[in-house]
Amino acid sequence: MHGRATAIAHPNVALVKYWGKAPGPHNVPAAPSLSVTLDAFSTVTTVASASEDSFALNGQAVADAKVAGLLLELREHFALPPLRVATENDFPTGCGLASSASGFAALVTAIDGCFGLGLTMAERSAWARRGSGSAARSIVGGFGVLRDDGTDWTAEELLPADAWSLSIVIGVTSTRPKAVGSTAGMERSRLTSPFYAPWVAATVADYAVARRAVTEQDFAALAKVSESSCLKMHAVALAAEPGLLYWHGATVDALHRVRALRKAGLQVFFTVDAGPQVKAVCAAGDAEAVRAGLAELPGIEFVVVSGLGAGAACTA
Ligand code: 2P0
Repeated sequence: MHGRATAIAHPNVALVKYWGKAPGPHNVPAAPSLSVTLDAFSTVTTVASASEDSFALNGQAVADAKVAGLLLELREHFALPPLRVATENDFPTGCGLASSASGFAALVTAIDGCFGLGLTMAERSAWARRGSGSAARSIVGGFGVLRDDGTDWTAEELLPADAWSLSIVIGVTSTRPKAVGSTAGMERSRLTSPFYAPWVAATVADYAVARRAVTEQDFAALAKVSESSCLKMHAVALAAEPGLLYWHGATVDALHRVRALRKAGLQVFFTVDAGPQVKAVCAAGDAEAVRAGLAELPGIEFVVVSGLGAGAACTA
């Protein structure tokens, strides 16, 4: 009857960060966020009816509490049979490259396709969010926002991937899994950081500024608000108890390098998520110079240059 379905999704990088949830279930963010979806990395997930639930990541059976939890919630809503879920990531998992974002976006999209649920984009986004907050944004391509749409927190595509010729240059400093995951880091920040309340208030304001900068394709304005949101997020995390320090020495070196490149005339700015990697957003024409500028730093393991990617979609 239902057979199987395969979906592809890409990670996204937040420029106005999601870092904190409203208390309660379903990953309801404390403030809106804005992101760009990448085309360089992909998650491909195949879902099929089976006699019992199973989940394999890159060919290895794994017990993942977040995946199991989302499958349980979906099953309460839709009469789904047991599922065999097989996911392949073509990039490192769990080290600040947003594998949970692409992972849950692909999973929900594949389930929607497999069982003909007929979910709208907003509904897929809300379900992906329940798996991982940032996954809501990987349902859409190009520039996306995650905000309260009046009914629920869902993503909206602000600009399609081909509307603005930008690149994201990712300087990877370490592929080791991070010590404190995002969920725990956010919760610790909410409960213990003295900067948490001002952070949430500032994010609401930053979101409005960034949204305008994207729709007007105003690079300088987007650079300013994005670096500020990134630095404020890490300030909140650093001030938690115990403090969350996601950066390595090479991360800091790369931030200085991005600012030096901008001073030298390139259109480029940085952002850093809950991990040690540096993501430099730049004019596509400056991507090669930014790549070279990061690659020559001693602590950079490798550099990936990405364009803007599409939203999650079924492929088969
Ligand atoms: C973001 N991050 O906006 C922020 C910035 C990391 C730093 O969303 O607890 O894996 O599953 O909702 O989505 C990473 O956190 O956290 C994240 P949960 P998620 O991209």
